[in-house]
Amino acid sequence: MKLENRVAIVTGAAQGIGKAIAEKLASEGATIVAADIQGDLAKETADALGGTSVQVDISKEEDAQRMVDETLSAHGKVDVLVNAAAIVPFVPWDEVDFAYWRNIISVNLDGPYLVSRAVEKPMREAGYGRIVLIASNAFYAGTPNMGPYLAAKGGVVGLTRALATELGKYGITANAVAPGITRSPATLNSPHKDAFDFVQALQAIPRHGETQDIAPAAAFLASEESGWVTGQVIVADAGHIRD
Ligand code: 4PL
Repeated sequence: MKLENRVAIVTGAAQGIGKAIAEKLASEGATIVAADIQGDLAKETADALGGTSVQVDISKEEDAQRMVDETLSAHGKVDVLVNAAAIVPFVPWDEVDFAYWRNIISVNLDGPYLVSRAVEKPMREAGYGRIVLIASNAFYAGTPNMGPYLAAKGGVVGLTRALATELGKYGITANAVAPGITRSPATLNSPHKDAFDFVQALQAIPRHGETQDIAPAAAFLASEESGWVTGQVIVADAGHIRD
């Protein structure tokens, strides 16, 4: 139980990798604030785990702030932020226009920035914090049909390093998990579902990835014992990308 007495906000907790991370952190003893733009599903996650929920659009500065304010009102502190909320697009490059680009960058890069900024103040005051962002191995692989997503996830790696550098002196670490292709609503209800067998052939471990395969890396980075690790990316993808 490496998260006993810890309060953890998990964005994207309605479904997929975010939900699996919320479940894993709860199993390690954390009190969960399940956050998602799909507020009803976030509440279902929270109810199952004995936590609280908040409806939030992470690309809105006021929403990100309200999420943290409500966490402090309900639980008195915030030890951990895991940002799993993201759009997982499959759009051919020739169909990407600037409005679409902006939307993906807004949710997948502005979002992690805004939620990290919102938790920074209470974490600094406490002299303790664990920020865990979700990148993607698609950034390293250059996966097709995800142009703005690749740019945003590369930005998440840069943001992770910036947060680690700027906040280390306050007892706050910042790290990222970069999943490979994972069975979730986002991939299974999109053309990504047809890529699993191709990607499996590139993996060291020959099976399809599940959300539960990603959660333990996030739990480690969310825990106190990871305190000497900061600014890093753990690639959790069955060995798909090897540099
Ligand atoms: C390799 O992050 O990393 C599909 C969909 N394939 O979202 C991803 C790979 C997808 C990925 C991703």
